[in-house]
Amino acid sequence: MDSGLIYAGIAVLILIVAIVAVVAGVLLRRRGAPVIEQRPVAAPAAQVPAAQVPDAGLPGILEVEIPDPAAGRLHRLRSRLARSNNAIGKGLLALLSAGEPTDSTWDEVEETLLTADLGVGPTQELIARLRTRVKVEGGTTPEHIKKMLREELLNLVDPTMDRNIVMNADGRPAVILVVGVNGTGKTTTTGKLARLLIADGQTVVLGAADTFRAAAADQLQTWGDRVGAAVVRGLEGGDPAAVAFDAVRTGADSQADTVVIDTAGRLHTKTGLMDELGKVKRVVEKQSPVDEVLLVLDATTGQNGLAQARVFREVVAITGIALTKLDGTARGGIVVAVQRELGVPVKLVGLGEGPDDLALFDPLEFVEALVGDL
Ligand SMILES: Nc1nc2c(ncn2[C@@H]2O[C@H](COP(=O)(O)OP(=O)(O)O)[C@@H](O)[C@H]2O)c(=O)[nH]1
Ligand SMILES: [Mg+2]
Repeated sequence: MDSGLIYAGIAVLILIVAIVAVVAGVLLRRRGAPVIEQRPVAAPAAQVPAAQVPDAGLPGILEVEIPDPAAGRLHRLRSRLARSNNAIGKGLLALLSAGEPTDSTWDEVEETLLTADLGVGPTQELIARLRTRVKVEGGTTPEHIKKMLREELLNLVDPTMDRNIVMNADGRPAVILVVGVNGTGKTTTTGKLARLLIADGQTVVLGAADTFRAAAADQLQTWGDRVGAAVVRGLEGGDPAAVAFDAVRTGADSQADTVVIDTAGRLHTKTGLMDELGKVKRVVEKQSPVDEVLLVLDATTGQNGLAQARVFREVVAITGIALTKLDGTARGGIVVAVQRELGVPVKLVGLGEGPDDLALFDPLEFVEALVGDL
């Protein structure tokens, strides 16, 4: 074959390849590589620096969650309660159903109750009452024992205590101060409480008065953002009393129903920090009464929790207990022990890490969970 023809052929081929490459390049560029769609960034929900009125109107930008209604929460979470309290109910029933109870049976009953953190006083009281009833009423059928336990436990938990949380006051926001030692679940409970209030139709302002760590305010901000509650925060290391004060003022200016103030965890043994807490309350009171002081107690800490409670009660008058982590313990008896110790009712119980795993405490439901499904 003519070598000229071969060269001409090769040249044409190269030309075609080049043209195809150029055209393909242009087309590809025009189509564009896959682009990550830029979405408008949602502004954080009504994040306000201290002393500024929250911008409540960001409709359409924020996706605000609708929390679970407050009613029926304890019932929904009852299985967690029952799981955590099986030690009491099941243990007692097994012991008392095993025939005529002897002294050693009662010793075991006592041990079961003490292990469940019921406390010495209530334990002895309960045993005395049960012993008398077994003697007088005779019957030891499981049904009868269940009935007795239900009645006597309910008596101990005390259904007559006023467990209402002050959610709104006349002509001003209700003010709730959340206190306790580190890690008990204060911030989580503050966030969950905001959801509970919002589910109840309230408008809520949160105060991030834990100024020790910026992360603490961020944590609260996240809770607020999710349900559209304004969060008033200060500078890291700033004065917590000032933040609390500003939160209450913001609540009043924006006509919120409730202001909930999260505070820094403090060891009850550190006098300086306890004094600071007293100051936070006093400073807020210059502007508004504090309607609730909720002490957050970790149910898994047992007797140590009671020691904390005593000190906190002296510094700030506690009006209610929020007992957290009841889902992770077989020591539900602490409900009774802490109420006895402080003379203050358990108002809220935390039963998990989910955002709506906080319930208003209800003695009947609680006792039912203890003995109901045995
Ligand atoms: N299982 C369980 N965990 C909880 C409960 N309440 C709080 N927690 C967890 O306890 C830890 C400490 O909570 P946090 O609110 O930061 O404690 P704070 O230091 O008192 O503010 C977090 O991991 C929470 O998720 C509860 O009721 N059940
Ligand atoms: Mg915290």
